[in-house]
Amino acid sequence: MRIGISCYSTFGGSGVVATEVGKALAARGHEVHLLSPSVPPRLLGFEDRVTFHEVTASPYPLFEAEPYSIALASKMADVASHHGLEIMHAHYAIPHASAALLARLAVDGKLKVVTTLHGTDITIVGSDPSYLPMVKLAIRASDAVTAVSQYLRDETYRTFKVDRPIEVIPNFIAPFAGQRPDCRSWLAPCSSPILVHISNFRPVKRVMDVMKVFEKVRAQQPARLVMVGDGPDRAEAESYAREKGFESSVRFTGKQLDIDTVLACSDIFLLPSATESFGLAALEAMAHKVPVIASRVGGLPEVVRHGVDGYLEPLGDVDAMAEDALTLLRNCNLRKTMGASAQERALSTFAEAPIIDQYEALYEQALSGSKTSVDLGAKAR
Ligand code: GMT
Repeated sequence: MRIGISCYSTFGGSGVVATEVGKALAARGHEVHLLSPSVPPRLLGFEDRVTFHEVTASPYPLFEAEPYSIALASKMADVASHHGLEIMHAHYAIPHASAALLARLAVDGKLKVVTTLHGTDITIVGSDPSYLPMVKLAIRASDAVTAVSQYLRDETYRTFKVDRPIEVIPNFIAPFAGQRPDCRSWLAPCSSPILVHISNFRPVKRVMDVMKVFEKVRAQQPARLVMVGDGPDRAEAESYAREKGFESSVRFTGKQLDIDTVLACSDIFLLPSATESFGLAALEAMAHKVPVIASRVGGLPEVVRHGVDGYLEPLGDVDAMAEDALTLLRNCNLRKTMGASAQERALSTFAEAPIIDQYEALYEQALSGSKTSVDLGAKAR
C-alpha cells in the first residue's frame, strides 16, 4: 500500500506512535510518506521506503497567523496525487484529520482517511467549543477511526455523540536495543535510587505533584529525581526545588531523544497526570522493568495493573504516591518483581507486530469500502 502519515513532530506521544507505525509499515514493504512541520525525532536515520515531507505555511502580510491546516491539506493533496497515496493516516484530530478530509476532496475522493484519536484532541482541546464541530465532522467523515484506549473510545462517544464504529488499537512498544550505556553514575552520583518523570510539562501532567511526591520521598530516604522533557510548567518545578532546597537532588535534562538509556537506569516512573488517554511514557518505562506510580485516570488502568506493574492512586494523592515509592525503594525484591511483570506485560500485550497487523487490516477494510467493525478492536485487548 502507499500510505501517508500526518502527525506533529513531538518527542513523545502521538508523534512517536505515528512515526513508529510508519517505520513498521515500511519494514513490511509498504511505501510510507510522513508529513509533519519538522522531522519527527523518532525518524532518526535513513529508513527505506519512508519519505519525509515538511509542511510549511508561507507567511503573508494579511495573515494574523499562518493557516497551517490549509498548508497541510495542500501538502497532503499534493503528495497523494503525485505518489498515488491510497490512505492518509491522520494522528491527532486537530488539524490532521480535518486537513485529510479536505485533501480527500481535493483528489476527488481517491484517498481513504484513517484517523487515530490520541487524547487531548478529544478530552481537552477537541471538546472546546472553538474546535468541537470540526472534530466531530472529522470523526464522522473519516473512513476509519481508531482510539488508543477503550477509555478514549468511550469518551469520544460521550462527548461527540457520534454513531460510527471506532476501533480500539492501543499504542505499542517499538523494538529497542536491550543493552544501554550505564548512565546511573551520571544521573545519581551518590548511587541513590532514581525516580523519573518524562513528559511535555503541560498542566495536564501535574509536574508539581511529581515534585511534591519526590519531596516527601527524599525526606525519608536519599533519592534522585530525573525530570525529562520541557514545557510550560518546567520553570515552576525548577523554582520549587530551589525554594525547598533540594535542587541538587533533581536533574532537569530537557528534551531527550534517548529515553531508553534514562529508563534503563531508573527505579520508579512517576506519572500523576490529571488525565491520560493511554500513557505511552508509562508503557515505555514498563518495557524497561521500571514500575509505574500514576494517577488512576483515563486509560492508565488499561496499561498499568495496580499492585502488579506499579500503583494507581487517586488524582492528586501525593501522600499515597510517596508511600508507594517508599514501599518500592525499601523492598528491592518487590521492585524487581513488579518491574519484571511490567516488562512482561509491555512486551507481550503491547508488542508491535500484532498492533501493526490491526492497522494493516483496518487500511484494507477502508480500501475495500467496507464499514470498519468494532470486532477489530476486540483483537487489541
Ligand atoms: O494529547 C496530548 O496531550 C498529546 C498527545 C501527544 O501527542 O503526545 O498525548 C496523548 O497521546 C499519547 C499517544 O497516544 C498518549 O499516550 C497520551 O496519554 C495522550 N495524552 C493525554 O491523554 C493527556
